[in-house]
Formats: sequence, C-alpha cells, structure tokens
Amino acid sequence: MRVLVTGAAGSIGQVLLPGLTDRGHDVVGMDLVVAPDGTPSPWYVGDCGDPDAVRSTFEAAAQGGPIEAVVHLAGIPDESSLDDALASHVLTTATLLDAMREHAVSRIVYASSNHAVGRTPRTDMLGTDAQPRPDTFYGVGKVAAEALLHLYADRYGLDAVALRIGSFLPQPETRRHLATWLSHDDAVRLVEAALTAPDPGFAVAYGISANTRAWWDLSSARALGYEPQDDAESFTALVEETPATEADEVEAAHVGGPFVTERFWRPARDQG
Ligand code: 15L
Repeated sequence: MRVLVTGAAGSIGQVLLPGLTDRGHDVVGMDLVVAPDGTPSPWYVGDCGDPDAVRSTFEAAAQGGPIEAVVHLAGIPDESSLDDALASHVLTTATLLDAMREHAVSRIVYASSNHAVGRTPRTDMLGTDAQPRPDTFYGVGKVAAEALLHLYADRYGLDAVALRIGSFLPQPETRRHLATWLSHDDAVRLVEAALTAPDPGFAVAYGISANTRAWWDLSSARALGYEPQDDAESFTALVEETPATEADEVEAAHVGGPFVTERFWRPARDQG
C-alpha cells in the first residue's frame, strides 16, 4: 500500500517509515524539516496545515503511484497554548482530509492520544465508548480532530481510524508506563492493522502493547487485526528498582497520568 506519513521526522515517524517499508508498504514522508540522513523513503518538506503545501505534496507524491492512505502523525506532541493545539491537531487534520477528498484517498490513520480521555478517573477497564474527557488543550485538540474524522467518515464515507496512543517509548520508564507502554514494534503492527483492516469506517482504538497491567481495553484494536507481541511486564524489575513516589500514585489515578496535574493548567486565552 502506498502511504503518506506526516510528521515523518518525529519519534513515531522514524520507527514507522522503516517498519512499514519492511512490511512491503511504499512509504512517502512529509515533515516541516528535511529527511534525516539515511531515510529510505521519498520525502516532501511542508506544513500539513497549509493547503497549498499539502496539495503540492499530494500531487508530487502521486507521481510515484496513487497515494492510498495517509498516516497523520504531525503535531505538537505535548501541551501548548489552545491556539497552537487547535492549529497543530485540528487544522492539519482538516487540511489533509480536504486534500484526501480532492485526490480520492479514502483512508486516514490518525495519531490521537490517550489525553483525549485523559481526565477520566481510573476504572477497571476503559473502553473506547468513554466520553471525550481531555486533560489538556493538547487533549482538546485530539478530541476535536477525532470529531472531524468522524464527520468526514459520515459525510464522505472515508475510513478514519483514530489511535489513542499511550506511551510510545523504546521501553517503559515509569510505573504508569507498565500499563500504558506501546513498543516500537507493536506501533508498527497497530498502524499496519489500521491501514489494512477491511472497511473500518470511523474507528477508535487504544494504542498500547499487550501489557499485563493494562486497563485500557484493546478489543477495538484487536478487531482491526492488531496482534500486539510485547508486554511492559518484562521491564517491571527495572522500573521498580527506583522506589515508588507520590507522583507514581498521582499518575495512576487518571488515564492521562502526569498531564492531569496542576502544572499543565493554564488560561485558554492567555494574552500575556
Ligand atoms: C502523548 O500523547 C504524548 O505525546 C506523550 O508525550 C506522552 O505524554 C504520552 O501521551 C503518554 O501519555 O505517556
């Protein structure tokens, strides 16, 4: 499958590009910055919130064969101002969706985040039917981007899969990560499943490995064909070498862990 990956220079992009290529996909990268040395894929520099840049990227990328899907990873991966969060997560998604319509690209896989429901208190098992409950403006951006995907899926029949990614890291580092970790290899498996699942329509899935301590339900991810192979449990001894702190307890109380704490609170329209 020929796939355009936005935010290709980011941490997930740098794992996905070779990962999807190894699995036989034809991957094209797009980012604000030039391709890191040794990047195996064709690459376009541009802002995916800019309709002109997106249009010319779609046109240029199509020269090598029709683009069949977009994997949208670009965006500020952390808390920012509300304005920046909306521009980074919502307007980029809108721009890409419009370009997809124009170029008959029918599937998008979106890097949403657990922070779309981050303010949800810990329950036995969190389903994808949980109400949107962001913990930050970052989470608000992800909720709004998911809503936009749903709208385009309903209106135009696009396939749009929102992956609420947990903690994408080479290995878990904190007690929270023992539940929320998404390994590099499982991230590739998850995105490939979202790209190739037959007729998903609009779908939401949590993006974590097969962690023994997980409390986010993976059934919708598994329904897409995701078969995670890694488990944070194998790092428990390493993580638990450091004694537990109050921060671990606070992080365990809500889906969004540290993002729920007061250090992330700020006015929505801070003029200062
Ligand atoms: C995310 O969505 C963030 O991009 C990342 O920085 C981590 O905070 C991660 O979630 C997480 O919840 O661990």
